Amino acid sequence: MISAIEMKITLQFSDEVRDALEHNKAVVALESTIISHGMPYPQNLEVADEVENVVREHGAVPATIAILDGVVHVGMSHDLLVSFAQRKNVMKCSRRDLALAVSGKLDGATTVAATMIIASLAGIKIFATGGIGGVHRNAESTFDVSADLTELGKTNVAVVSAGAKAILDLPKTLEYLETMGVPVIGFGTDFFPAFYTRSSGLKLSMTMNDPSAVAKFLKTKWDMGIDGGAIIANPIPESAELNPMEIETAISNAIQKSQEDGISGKELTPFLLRYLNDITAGKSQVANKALVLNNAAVASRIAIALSEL
Ligand code: PSU
Ligand code: MN
Repeated sequence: MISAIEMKITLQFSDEVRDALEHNKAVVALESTIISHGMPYPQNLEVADEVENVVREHGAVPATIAILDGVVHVGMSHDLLVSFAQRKNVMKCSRRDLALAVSGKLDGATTVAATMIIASLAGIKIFATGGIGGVHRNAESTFDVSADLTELGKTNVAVVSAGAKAILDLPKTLEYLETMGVPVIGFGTDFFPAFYTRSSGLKLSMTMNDPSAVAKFLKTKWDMGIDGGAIIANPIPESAELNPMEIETAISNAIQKSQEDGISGKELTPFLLRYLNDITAGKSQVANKALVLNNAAVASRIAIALSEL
């Protein structure tokens, strides 16, 4: 068990997460930016609850990570989720912002990067999300590369995601991950998934079809002292896939609008997500929910396989 003294900062564990970590049971970390900045209330709360339940149904324990009044929570009760999902002025926290949320006793939502940092402090190895941040289109002039990618290069947590949204430059994102030494494992696919659609057409160098192979790979990587995360790229279920042409048009419109409005920095990703939700009239949100639940299921199976090694 990690004590507050050893860690110098207190993590507030939920009872079920503390119990699971003490008994080496499977735990799946879940992020909170998707709750505060990814979907409106009350859909955000519904999805947060449902994702946790999918993890439990698969025999693992969910650990939603967020900061409330400066306290870092690892695992949240339903009541805390209800409160968090409705709070205004929640700060989107990536690596850069985490210490400010804690020292300033603020509310903070953790991105993929920040969730990896907290999960790693807590001793959680597997994390389920929707999509990761990446290299933005036009990054050659804006330099906008998500801190998710550098975090994946150094922190030992594996992230199950449905690839990355085509609001990003996906070929450049894969190149950057290769540079950072991050394995991208296609789960039952040879291609990098594009979030709303099952394939970006970009071929991956690794494919695995079962959770125990992934668990063995991760254990070997970390046993070899090769620090850093991995991406388990799990395509959206076929039944929930959106039309690629329709989504590409929506994305181009969203990017154009962000440029007209001069949006940059940490505001850009939430802006694009909100705009996409609006112009697809809710279709993107239905797909988003389906893929997050699917990722939570796969992450649970991998976490269980890892706990059995
Ligand atoms: N992409 C999505 N949905 C999301 C995010 C990204 O399709 O909710 C969120 C995640 O929390 C991710 C963050 O870590 O946005 C990346 O933000 P940025 O590009 O500012 O690093
Ligand atoms: Mn950015």
